[in-house]
This record gives sequence, C-alpha cells and structure tokens, in this order.
Amino acid sequence: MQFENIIYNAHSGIATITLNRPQTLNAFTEQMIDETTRAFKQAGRDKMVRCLVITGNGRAFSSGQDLAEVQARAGQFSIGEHLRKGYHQLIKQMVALEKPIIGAINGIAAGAGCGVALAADIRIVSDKASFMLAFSKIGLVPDSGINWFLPRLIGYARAYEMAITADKIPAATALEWGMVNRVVPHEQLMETVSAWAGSLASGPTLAYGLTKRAMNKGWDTSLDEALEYEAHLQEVCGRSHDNSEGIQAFLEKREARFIGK
Ligand code: T3D
Repeated sequence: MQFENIIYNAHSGIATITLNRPQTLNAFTEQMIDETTRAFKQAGRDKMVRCLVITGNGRAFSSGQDLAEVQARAGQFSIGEHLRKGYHQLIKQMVALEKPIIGAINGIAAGAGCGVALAADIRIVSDKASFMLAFSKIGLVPDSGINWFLPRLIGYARAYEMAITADKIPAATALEWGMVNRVVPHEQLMETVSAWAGSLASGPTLAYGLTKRAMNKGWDTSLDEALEYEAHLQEVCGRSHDNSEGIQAFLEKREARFIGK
C-alpha cells in the first residue's frame, strides 16, 4: 500500500506508523487521516504484526487538524461529516484493533493529535513532549474522542481545565496526572519504545487483544456483565496455544515461547 503523508514500516512483528508532514508539525489533512486509518487496518489484518507504534517525524507528534486545509474549505462544508468520515474512523479503528498500540510521543500532541495519542493503549513520552487541547483557541470543542478518553484518565476537573485553558501540559505533569505511562529523555525515546514493542510483539497477542476488548467494554458495563464477559474471554484464551505454553514454561522453569495464538 502506497502512502504519501505517513511512513509505514513492518518488521519483526512490529508495525510502525510515522506521521510525516513535519513542516506543519504533522498536522492532519483529510488524506493523512485516511492513510493513517488504512495503515492501522493493514497492521490489524497482518498476522505477522503483533504490536504497533505510532509516532511523529520531526519535533512534534501532531499539531492536530491542518488549519490551512480548514481555511481552504468551501462554505458548505460540514465539520460534523468531516469528523464522522475521518477522525471517527481512525479512532474507532485504533480502539477496535486487538493488538497493543504504543504511542511514541516525540513532541507536542495538540488538538486531534492529542486525541490520536490518547487512543493508543500505552503512551511513552519524550521529556520534551507536551499535550494541548488547542480547540478552544479556535472556538471549538475537543473532538476525536478526547471527551471520552481524557476525563476517564485524569478526571473531569483536570480534563475540563485543559480544554478551557488550552494550556500546554508538559510530559512530567501528564505522567503525574496518569495520562501517560512513561516519560524518558528525548534521545532515549525510540530505544525505549523498541524494547517495549519487541517484548509485546513476542507476547501472548490473543490475550493482549482480548484484554483491550474487555477493558474498553468494561467502561460501560455493570460488574455482573464484566464478570460474565471475563469468563467468556477466558474460555477463549484457555483454549489457546499460548495459555498451554505459558503454564508448561512455568512448570519447566523456562521462558515461555508465545506465538500469539
Ligand atoms: O475542522 C475540523 O476538521 C474539526 C477538527 C478539529 C480537530 C483539531 O485538531 S482542532 C485543533 C487544530 N490545531 C491547532 O489549533 C494547533 C495549531 N498549532 C499551534 O497552536 C502551534 O503550532 C503549536 C502549539 C502546536 C506548536 O507551536 P510552535 O510555536 O512550536 O510551532 P509553530 O511555529 O506554531 O508551527 C510550526 C509550523 O507548523 C508553522 O508553519 P511555518 O510558519 O513554519 O510555515 C505552522 O503554521 C505550522 N502548523 C502548526 N500547526 C499547524 C500548522 N499548520 C497547519 N495546521 C496546523 N494545525
């Protein structure tokens, strides 16, 4: 598959998607949203891929929607439709993908760029990075799933403050607030991400994927429903190669050799 606005690279079980419009701090155009969505789809279908990484080229992760593209739109344009056809597909694709996604946040993640960062399962963040809900600066509400992800991660008061101030939240604060998993020195970011990704790509992919499904479903269910769903998924995992292998390896006091099934 050919891409112009992103770089897609898959090897050793890891697919890396690099947002690649550095001259605009990786602002999302319609084309880049579509390419990123298709790249996630491709990685989801590729049985060899067991972990994904999304990052940005240059000094930013992403500055969100490309405002020059917004300016160039004709008067009859519907933002709602643009969101439904574009960002919604991307965010839903990321959440539905039953493989772990690491956001390697190399610099600022603003606007919808912050939404995409929040849709990753794990965020490993450069100490130079920051998060900014730039929307209110241009008279918009947060979108791309931010109103769903962010209050759950950091609580309503902090999320609402981020939205109405549009302040840049530095990596260290994001870590303290529970928005990200790790903050590392900038020059160690990709090395740290590669180590995590390598380890996840040789893990029990089926269990990782179904854990993601169970936790996402768990937001909206009662305890009874959550327990029942866990039992259902455990039935599936309990019949997997990796479950037998994990138990066998434990009893033989050796490292498990997971195949992801
Ligand atoms: O309409 C819809 O589709 C609805 C969807 C909305 C989703 C959204 O994401 S809305 C929010 C859109 N994003 C923003 O409002 C952020 C705009 N950018 C900034 O506020 C700043 O650039 C940053 C705080 C992110 C970084 O600031 P700084 O000082 O480090 O960099 P800079 O000098 O502002 O930007 C560097 C270049 O990138 C610059 O171009 P130039 O002058 O070197 O040719 C700048 O114009 C360009 N750039 C940055 N952000 C965008 C952008 N170009 C187009 N769109 C951008 N979002």
